[in-house]
Amino acid sequence: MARHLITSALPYINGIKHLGNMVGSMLPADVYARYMRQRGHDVLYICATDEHGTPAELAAKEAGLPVSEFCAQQHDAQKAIYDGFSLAFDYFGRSSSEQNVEITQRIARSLNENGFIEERAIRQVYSLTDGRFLPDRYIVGTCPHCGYDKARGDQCENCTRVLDPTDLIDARSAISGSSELEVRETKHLFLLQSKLANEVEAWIDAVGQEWPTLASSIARKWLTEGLQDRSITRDLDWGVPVPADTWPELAAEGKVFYVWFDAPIEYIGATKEWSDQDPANRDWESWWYEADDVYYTEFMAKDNVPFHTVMFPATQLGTRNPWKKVDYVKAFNWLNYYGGKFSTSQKRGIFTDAALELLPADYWRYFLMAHAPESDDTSFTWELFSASVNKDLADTLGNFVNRVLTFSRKRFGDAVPAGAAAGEAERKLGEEIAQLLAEYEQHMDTLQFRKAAQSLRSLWSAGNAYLEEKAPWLEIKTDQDAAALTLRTAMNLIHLYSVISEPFIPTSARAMRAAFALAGDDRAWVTSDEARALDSVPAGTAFTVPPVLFAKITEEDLESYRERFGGEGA
Ligand code: B3M
Ligand code: ZN
Repeated sequence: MARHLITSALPYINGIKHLGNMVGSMLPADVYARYMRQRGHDVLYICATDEHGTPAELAAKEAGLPVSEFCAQQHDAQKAIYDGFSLAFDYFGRSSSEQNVEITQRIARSLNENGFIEERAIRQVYSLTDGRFLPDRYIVGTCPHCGYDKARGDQCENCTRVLDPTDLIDARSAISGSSELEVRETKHLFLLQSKLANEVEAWIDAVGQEWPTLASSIARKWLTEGLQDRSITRDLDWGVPVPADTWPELAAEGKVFYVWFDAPIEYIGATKEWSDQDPANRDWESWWYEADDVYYTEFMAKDNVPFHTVMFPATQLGTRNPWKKVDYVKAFNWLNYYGGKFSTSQKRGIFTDAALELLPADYWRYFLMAHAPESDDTSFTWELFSASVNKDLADTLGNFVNRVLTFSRKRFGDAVPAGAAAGEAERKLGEEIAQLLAEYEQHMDTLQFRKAAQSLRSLWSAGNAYLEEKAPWLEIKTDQDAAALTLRTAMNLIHLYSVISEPFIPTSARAMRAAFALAGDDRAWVTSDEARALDSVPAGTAFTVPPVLFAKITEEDLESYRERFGGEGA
């Protein structure tokens, strides 16, 4: 048993996320956290809304609300959806919390004391039309690296390069669209990353070995391009204020920290929010400070990798304090919608709220993880989705559960029948299950979710194959005891499935477990001996037949989904 700290990239507050956001951060983190908890580890899964920066201000403006009100509303709206997806965070915080303000300021002071922050007068884009400076997303233009014409002032979405607003070609204001811009001088704080570059590199050399290639290659690319000093403050109304005790002049001008400075610190801030709710029993510092016994895993989409593998570690290293740094970075490629990007503005693709209105969370959770964009970008199509749901969930798993329990109840009543002692077929099945389970565990331990989903499917299929081979509906005609043995074994498989499927489909897994009148809701993992023996549910255990676990998606459903969400060619 070890302590596992798990975080997923903090969803921006500016709107409801789509399925691509979900599969690249929160969902896999939840699957992993659930698995690790079941295996008996001490797990802390932390997430939060990322509430600062220009996206928040712009979205609040569009909604016609003060930013603080907008953020409070949107936080609750997002949280409700994540509850609907059964995301079992230990805590879901807010980057605008007082805890995050306090820790962000503390970290900035330490960096300053160690000579890693410098005040510099810089030239910034000022919009005459809007009467204000235009930081980050307040400005759009053409990326100087790849030519993408909707690059934002802070990062190009297309080539993922981090930008400075003054880098953009044909720049214009995102507020008014005006290109009446001029460059004015203003003072800002700079994080002297160049001074930390060697240390960051040495650190990546040491820990980055084990990261998946996607994460380590982005981190390396970043390092070779050179770690530049970056401005970490902004002229915005909303954000973590620059502390007046250290920078009175900038504080008086109302400067706040750049959102990417305080957002990763909110992983720590949210842990303190969690801890402050029950200080007698929770200790945030034990997870973050001198926490050598903690193993820390981060989940994120590929565009977030540079911030997590280079900038946040540089920030932490520069404090000269023993902050816990990431041990493993699990990064994801993009999930596309029919090969194109999900797009909020073009209403293309599926958003998390709409998904839940349509079908239960488990359908989405299973599909998304089974097709997670791990080694490459993947595409969502309704055809692929319905094929997975119908074949894997409805036919292979759901039908097995229903068939076995219904048939047994009809022939043997409401308790697990005893029947004959296990024979050769059961021994063979037990071996196969133990073997597949070991593969499944290995994939989960190494965070390879597509492969893990595949192993899980094979485990479900093994039950079907056993059932077809033994054919209890034929056995019953000549040998009651043989049929009873088959059904008892199959019921033990159902119970095993409920335990091991929990990370992917927690609600259905619970329904499967609840079919058996066993003491408690025991999700504890199975040992290979238990898996081989298939005897956790003893004869005589009362059971009920749960309602159909997964309804099939019909051609008509498909037609209406395509129409509503825009399918191929839409
Ligand atoms: N909110 C970016 C994003 O949602 C950002 C992640 C912050 S993680 C500290 O893609
Ligand atoms: Zn670009």
